[in-house]
Amino acid sequence: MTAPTLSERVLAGDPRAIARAISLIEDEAAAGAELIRRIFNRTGRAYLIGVTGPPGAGKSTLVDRMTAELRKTSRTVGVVAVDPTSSYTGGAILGDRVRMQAHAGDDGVFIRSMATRGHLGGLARATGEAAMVLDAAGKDIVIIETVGVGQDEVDIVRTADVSIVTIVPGTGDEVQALKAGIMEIADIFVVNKADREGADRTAMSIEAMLTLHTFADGDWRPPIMKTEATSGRGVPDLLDMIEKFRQHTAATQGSRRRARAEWRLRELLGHRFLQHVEKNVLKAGEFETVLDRIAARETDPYSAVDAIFNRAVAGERADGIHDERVVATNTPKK
Ligand SMILES: Nc1nc2c(ncn2[C@@H]2O[C@H](COP(=O)(O)OP(=O)(O)OP(=O)(O)O)[C@@H](O)[C@H]2O)c(=O)[nH]1
Ligand SMILES: [Mg+2]
Repeated sequence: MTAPTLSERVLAGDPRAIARAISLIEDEAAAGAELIRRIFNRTGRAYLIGVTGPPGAGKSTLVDRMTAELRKTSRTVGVVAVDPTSSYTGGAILGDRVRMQAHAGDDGVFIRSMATRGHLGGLARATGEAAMVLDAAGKDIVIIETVGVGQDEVDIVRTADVSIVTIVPGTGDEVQALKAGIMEIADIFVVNKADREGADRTAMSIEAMLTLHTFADGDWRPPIMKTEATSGRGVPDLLDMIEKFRQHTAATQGSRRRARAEWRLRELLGHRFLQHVEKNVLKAGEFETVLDRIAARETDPYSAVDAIFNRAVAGERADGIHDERVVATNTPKK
């Protein structure tokens, strides 16, 4: 008998294989792409929960509580946490260890942090694929935790089956600050640290913001939940609300997943095309030369892209024979 392959072990739910698979994805290894190919038809079963919010809002604490609560009903849970600190301090790994201890010896839980930096092909891609691995490994629920600061993070959470935006009580500025971008993606708002002064006021300012929106009959109106992640208060209610959302959107879940697939396909295609151009079409140093020419106003970005694009679709290689023609098209018309 031959030893099971990595993808077979992932599909069997082997934690070491899951860890290895996610590392391959993080490293942008060709083996990572191959793995996704092999497991893809076994994905799509897990329910994806995105959790975002400002740094220190208590997202990780909340996700841990949610995980513990979900385990009470025997549902298996995978967590992918995008950790902004890890690339500098290795904090993600330490954080992982601490968090894993809470679920130590529980095969039904897998927690993994990913660094925010160093993903050539995009953080969202890597995170999405890590979630796919956990999905294929049989986790019922996959939670993705991100710090809601950049477009990458928003993209990650937007494409989950349900998006949760966490906010902490404060001066009210935080709601203002989150307004742009993140607020629109919330299916459920969570005011965490509800033990703190001002939780009701924060909830009210979110409510005030929601009243500016018109919701049609049958539309989901994002509810505002209060939690205290450290004690776990409010977490069962939050999970009930997620379940309610899941039922409410059962009919439209497919279109959301289709949007996720579309976004992914476009990203991969763009990434692959750029890779091809850089590796096979442009000669060594040519990219820099084009940049210099743009800087010197000898050409413009559109003409430069036209020239490169035409060469790429003509199947020209860096060692090809059509160089004269390209130089000609790359020269601006006077
Ligand atoms: N008082 C209070 N503190 C909390 C609550 N939830 C979390 N905290 C504390 O807030 C701090 C940050 O919690 P984390 O769970 O690490 O927050 P996070 O949002 O994951 O942080 P980043 O991932 O670094 O953005 C920790 O010291 C928690 O103990 C809460 O409900 N009440
Ligand atoms: Mg965290």
